[in-house]
Amino acid sequence: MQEEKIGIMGGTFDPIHLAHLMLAEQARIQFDLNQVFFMPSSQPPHKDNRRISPAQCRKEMVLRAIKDNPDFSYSDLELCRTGVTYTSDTLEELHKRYPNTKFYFIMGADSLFAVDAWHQPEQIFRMTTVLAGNRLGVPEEKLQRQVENLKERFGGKIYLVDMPDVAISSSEIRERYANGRSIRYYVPQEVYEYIEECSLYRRGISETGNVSKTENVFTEKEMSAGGENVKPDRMVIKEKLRHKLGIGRFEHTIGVAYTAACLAMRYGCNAEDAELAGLLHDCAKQYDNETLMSKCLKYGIPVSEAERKNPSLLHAKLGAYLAKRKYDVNDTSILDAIRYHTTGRPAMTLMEKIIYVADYVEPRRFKAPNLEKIRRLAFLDLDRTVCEIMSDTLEYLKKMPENIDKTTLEACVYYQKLKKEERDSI
Ligand code: DGI
Ligand code: FE
Ligand code: FE
Repeated sequence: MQEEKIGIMGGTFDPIHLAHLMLAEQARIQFDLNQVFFMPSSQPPHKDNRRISPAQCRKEMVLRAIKDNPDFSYSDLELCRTGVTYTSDTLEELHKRYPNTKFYFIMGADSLFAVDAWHQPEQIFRMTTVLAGNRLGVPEEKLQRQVENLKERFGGKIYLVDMPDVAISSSEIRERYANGRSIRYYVPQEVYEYIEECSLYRRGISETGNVSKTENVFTEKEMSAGGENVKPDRMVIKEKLRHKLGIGRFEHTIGVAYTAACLAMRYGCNAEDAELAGLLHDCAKQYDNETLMSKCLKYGIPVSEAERKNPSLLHAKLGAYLAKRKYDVNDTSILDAIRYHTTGRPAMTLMEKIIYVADYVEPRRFKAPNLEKIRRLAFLDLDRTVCEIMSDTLEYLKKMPENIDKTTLEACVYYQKLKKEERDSI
């Protein structure tokens, strides 16, 4: 069987840019590689205290950048691992997975000068052939000398990739963007659109000061920033919602998010999770009735009798579905809080009650009766607050009893009974 040749392009990719792509493509052609794997690394530890963009964002940018090239693939191997990992471990894992394959590590020339920061460089040279691109500011002879020096020290195989000297770095892109300067054509159009959509590098959202120039993938990694268990970034979601929801709905959403975080602090629930649930609770609210219906049918979400008559109720169920699928929320307590935020349900969890109450009392609300009283009560007795809100909602829905959802009714009965039992026991 013919040996496969695979190039590994590691990096933080915050963001991925044209010089990365050019280097990968030139390495592939000049060294006859079958594939190049783009493998974003997780947050490097302590040294660089810049806030690196969330793993999902960096992954999304890489996916968008390489999607048109059949010879480029995305690899989750680094991002998905948990605990402290080393590049040499990753390479070992790759060797196990692809036994008949020769690996080439592709990097910018600047990384060759940072060998001392690599973890176990001898292992890396033993397991791979290193392909280095040239980078502006590194004179040819200096580069050659370093290559010779490394060959001698580690017995490594190192080759230079011939490519134009494109002076683009991710740190420069972030800096430019933060200062309002154009980064168009520094990155592929789809990556540019994603940065715009998520406002990734706006000042105040992602700090850009104090950035080290070398994007070195060969350092010890704390994998806490990568992998499946990462919570979605609330600031990124907030920016997405700013564009998706109307201004009034967006303001309401922010009110619910912060009110929910405050209630969580008061009642001993995770405030970050409550904020996330608050942010996403109405994420399907912008759709009209027809769209809500058709999306629920399309995604196989069951529709109740009352929801058929009144499809706007579906924004809660569809919201939970989108939170999972489109916003990568995996936490069931958050998803259920979104699912039941309109109707409530019997025996709600703490998170469900917090979102249900926050939705009703957030500062921009003004229409409901007894708001002042309910707002005060919210921070004193959560169950009684749920009960009061349910009674008031049921009172309001009395005019159209056929539109009352079964779950709303069951929830109301449950909490009124709870309240009565409490009164009786005094
Ligand atoms: O999405 P929001 O406007 O922020 O708030 P929400 O999701 O709690 O929706 C509020 C409306 O939903 C409010 O006018 C009461 C109504 N509602 C709650 N339960 C039912 C219901 N409407 C009908 N038709 N049936 C119900 O069971
Ligand atoms: Fe809602
Ligand atoms: Fe709401």
